[in-house]
Amino acid sequence: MAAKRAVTPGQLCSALDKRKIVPFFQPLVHIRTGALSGFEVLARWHDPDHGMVPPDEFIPIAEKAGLIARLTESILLQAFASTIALQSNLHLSINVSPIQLRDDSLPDQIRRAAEQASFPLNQLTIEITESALMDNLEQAGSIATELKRLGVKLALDDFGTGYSSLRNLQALPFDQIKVDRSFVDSMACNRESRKIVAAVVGLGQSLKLTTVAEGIETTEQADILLWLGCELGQGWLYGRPVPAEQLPGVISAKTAATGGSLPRASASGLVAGLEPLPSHRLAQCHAIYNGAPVGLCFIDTEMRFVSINQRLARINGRSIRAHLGRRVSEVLGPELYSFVEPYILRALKGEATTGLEGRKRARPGESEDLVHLISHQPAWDEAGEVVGVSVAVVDITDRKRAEEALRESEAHYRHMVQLSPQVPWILDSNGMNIEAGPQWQRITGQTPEQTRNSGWLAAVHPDDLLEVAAKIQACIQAGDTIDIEFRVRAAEGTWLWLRSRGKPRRGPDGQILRWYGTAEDIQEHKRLELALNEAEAKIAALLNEKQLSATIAETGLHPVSNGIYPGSLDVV
Ligand code: G
Ligand code: G
Ligand code: MN
Repeated sequence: MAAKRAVTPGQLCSALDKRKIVPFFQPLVHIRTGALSGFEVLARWHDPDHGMVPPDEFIPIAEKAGLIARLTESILLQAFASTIALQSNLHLSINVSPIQLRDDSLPDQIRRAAEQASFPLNQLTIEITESALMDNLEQAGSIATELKRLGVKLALDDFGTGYSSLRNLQALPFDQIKVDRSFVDSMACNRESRKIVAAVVGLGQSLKLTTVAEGIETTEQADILLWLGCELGQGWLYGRPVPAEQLPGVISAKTAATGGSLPRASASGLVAGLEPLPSHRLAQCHAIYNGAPVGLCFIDTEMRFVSINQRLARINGRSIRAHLGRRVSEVLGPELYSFVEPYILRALKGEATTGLEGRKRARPGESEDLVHLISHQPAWDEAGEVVGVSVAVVDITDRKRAEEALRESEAHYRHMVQLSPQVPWILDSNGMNIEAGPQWQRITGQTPEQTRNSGWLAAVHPDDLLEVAAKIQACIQAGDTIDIEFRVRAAEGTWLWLRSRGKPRRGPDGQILRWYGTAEDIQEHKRLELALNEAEAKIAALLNEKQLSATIAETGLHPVSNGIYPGSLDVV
């Protein structure tokens, strides 16, 4: 292709006359929602002889030839007309050359153009590239103030490319900073660019300026920017500059349905659950920090305390100030430090630990050791790099104490039950065995499984079985106290007498929930009782026999020998 001849001021002038230089519109989008915010107006010159002349080429010529004000006016009027016709109340951003900030009539030019087209000036943003601002900041300042008075907003364009960005930012009343495309471009692969963008977005937030990222081409870039809290985005991902004829298409595509066809930052792992605005996130973090019943701190990669809340400072026995900026090793003392160090190091490698229990010896005057539950959570930045460790410390001394008390009382109870000669048992509301004390197995040899439900009846003496089963059923039905005696097969093949007594436990509306009772060994009692019964029977028999002998004697008959002789009563 033959080298193109440079355009001349004359050609530019005639192009302006013939309205050959036209506005193109590139969408500006809310990164979080994908909603259209407005358009940046970009001048385009399609010349039949020169082809597409880029603005980088004709803007400097216009500036030198004193045609820049005319160019701006022409672009403004056409852009206003095109957007007013659409009756959308979208924002327009227009570029002005820094040299125009030496022209005191600029505010008036803009006001007249807007009036002519009935375009509301509070929907207009003027973008000023920072490269050439500094030579007359004072004059630029008064022009900027006048523009603001008209309701126009100001954006500092290509932020970061000039050599005194911060001074410009301070000198002029900007509403917006546009992060230069070059940083956004290398952000995904270059840590430094990412950090610069993060810092610029943070700067914008702290100065309450809207931050706009230029040149967004991928969803990955959009994701990072969303994470960083950048509000507006512009770039090929959202749309290339289009001529006025295509505006209705872009606007309706965007307004159709929710979010429209413009891509929005995806909720990839990077931004999962990060719908709230960064300012909300920050406010929430502060609230958590101050209000949580948990000790919290943040440790950077150099193992220094970056932040700490009051509760953790108190746990550590030092003021917040005594922590900040200091190394963990310095603040905690050698013993505690050597305990936590491996977990901090592990977290810095990306590995979280939770549930670490630390015991802190009682200080003089404190009654007991403190027990803490500690977690170390790696904190990742927008590109998945660990930037520090978030530590949370919960005081679980009370819980530990309660746990110990419970354990002790359980042991106590277990001993009581196991060592007691009585066999505790539990039946459900239908009379089915749920549990029996360990003594049951010791006596009968039945395992807990064999004992369950009606299984225990297998150990009952066949002669007692029917009566036992019937009595229990009767009590269960009537809700009466159980009190039964029966024999069970003891492990050594003998029969052992038990007395079993139990009562129902009732629920709030009177229904029976469970039966609780104990069975006790009444073997000795039974033996004595049987012996007594037998003895009584014999005495009775003997008495009867004596009476009989007396009667016989009276009647002269001989006594009948049945092996029992008078005076042998003690032979039982
Ligand atoms: O999109 P594009 O390649 O056209 O932009 C190139 C440069 O030209 C950008 O820095 C942009 O700010 C600038 N530019 C585009 N249109 C205008 C305009 O109407 N006036 C001025 N002063 N600069 C413009
Ligand atoms: O300097 P200023 O920001 O005003 O100019 C915007 C420039 O950026 C224009 O040249 C425009 O065409 C260009 N541009 C807009 N979006 C993208 C993008 O996603 N990628 C690239 N490479 N350029 C873009
Ligand atoms: Mn611009």
